Amino acid sequence: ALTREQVRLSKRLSLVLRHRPETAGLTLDPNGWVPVAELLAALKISRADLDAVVAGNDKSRFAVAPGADGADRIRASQGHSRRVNVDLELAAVEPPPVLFHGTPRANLASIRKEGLRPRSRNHVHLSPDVPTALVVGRRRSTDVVVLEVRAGAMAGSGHVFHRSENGVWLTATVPPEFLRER
Ligand code: HQG
Repeated sequence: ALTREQVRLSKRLSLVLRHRPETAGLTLDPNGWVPVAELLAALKISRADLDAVVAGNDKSRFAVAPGADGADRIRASQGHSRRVNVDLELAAVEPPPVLFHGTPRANLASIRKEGLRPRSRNHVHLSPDVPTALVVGRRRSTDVVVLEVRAGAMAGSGHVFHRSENGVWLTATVPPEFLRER
């Protein structure tokens, strides 16, 4: 488990790499990457500090890989705000027949009408199983419903799915006819 200090750094990384890079004086490249050396300098942390948080992150939120110049880069694997406008260049993948989405019960009336929308993010995020969907919903409320998403049927009618490097399913929108309340 991460120390309290490491959790703080992890949250700062999420902010900088997903939502507000400018708060650290950084810009993401079009695919969401930042040179690790720049990030370390901007956040005044060591490579060891960074590696511990990347490796210990409960959802593997961050990916480190060498760029074209051979130097390591880092990006968030999913969860970006629409306003940072990154292209993760994820391939389209055939989804399983059913995926799941956990949400506060208070959202249900609106979701029945409009389906699932990405809101402030780039994609609607879907979970591969019910326990994961419950954890996602419980970030926001103690009264959570898990919706079944008929992903196979969606793919059949032309909806495109991606899977992030850390196993989160992403799609543009889910129309209400593909949702089932469990
Ligand atoms: C809801 C975390 C009303 C939606 C998680 C959700 C995930 C609607 C909220 C990732 C709606 C958006 C994303 C509609 C959607 N009417 N409410 N038409 N359509 N909603 O945080 O899926 O820990 O942007 O149900 O694990 O909760 O940050 O999406 O409740 O992977 O790595 O609007 O964030 O990852 O909330 O979570 P979010 P999310 P990290």
